[in-house]
Amino acid sequence: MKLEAMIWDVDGTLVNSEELHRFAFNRAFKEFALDWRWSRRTYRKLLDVTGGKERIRFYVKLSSMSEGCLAIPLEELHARKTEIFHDRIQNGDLALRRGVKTVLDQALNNGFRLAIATTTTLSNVETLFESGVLSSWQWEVVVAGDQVERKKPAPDVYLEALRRLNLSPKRCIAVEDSENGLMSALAAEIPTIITTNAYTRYQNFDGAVAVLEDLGETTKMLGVGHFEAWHAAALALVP
Ligand code: XBP
Ligand code: MG
Repeated sequence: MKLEAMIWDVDGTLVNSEELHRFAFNRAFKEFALDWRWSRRTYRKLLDVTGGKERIRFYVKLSSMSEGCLAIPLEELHARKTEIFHDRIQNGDLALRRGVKTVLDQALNNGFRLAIATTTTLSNVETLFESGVLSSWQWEVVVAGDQVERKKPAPDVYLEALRRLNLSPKRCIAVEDSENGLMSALAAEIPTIITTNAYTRYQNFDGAVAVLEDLGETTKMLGVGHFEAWHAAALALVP
């Protein structure tokens, strides 16, 4: 079955954005006089909880507080975090990860359809488009975490992307960075490539077609043809 579409995760995959998310969370906490500061070490653990609002809610419970003790509604705190994140993207603080541009260019030259399936908010993805980071390519489908009922590791964003693409999972390949993302894509039966980062390097990627530091090596050595080889290998593995 021919590879027809690539479905990309955003945070940690297209862009190394989690440090900027962590900065935005900490800046919002400071603005609301909360004496919270998420270190890299804490954030690595909190990233097991997908979704910024869910992550804050989990942290409140972890600190054995009740959401009621927050001086401001959690939604307002997360909304301010998102505004800070947007400002930094518009300042040009985010760029594509190594090798991503080359793979996207080659994907388009090979007629692959492009889609996004992310846990972050649609407004964050739109800001990435407005900043120019993603706008050099035709993205046919964008599914964000606030458009589906359940966030990753549930398959909802990938199932919705397949529905909008009107493609079977076996005609696609997903690109992810985290165990939650891999579980989500595999639950939708999509062959998945992992590119790790500092936050996800030691997670469990059983079931991935390939696990890479980043796409730089691929494009240098083999280009997008490698994706088709991985895709064929993955199809050979699934019943
Ligand atoms: C990563 C996430 C998001 C971001 C924070 O999404 O889990 O929650 O960490 O963004 P993905 P929000 O890797 O699926 O792109 O605060 O907007 O949730
Ligand atoms: Mg990710």
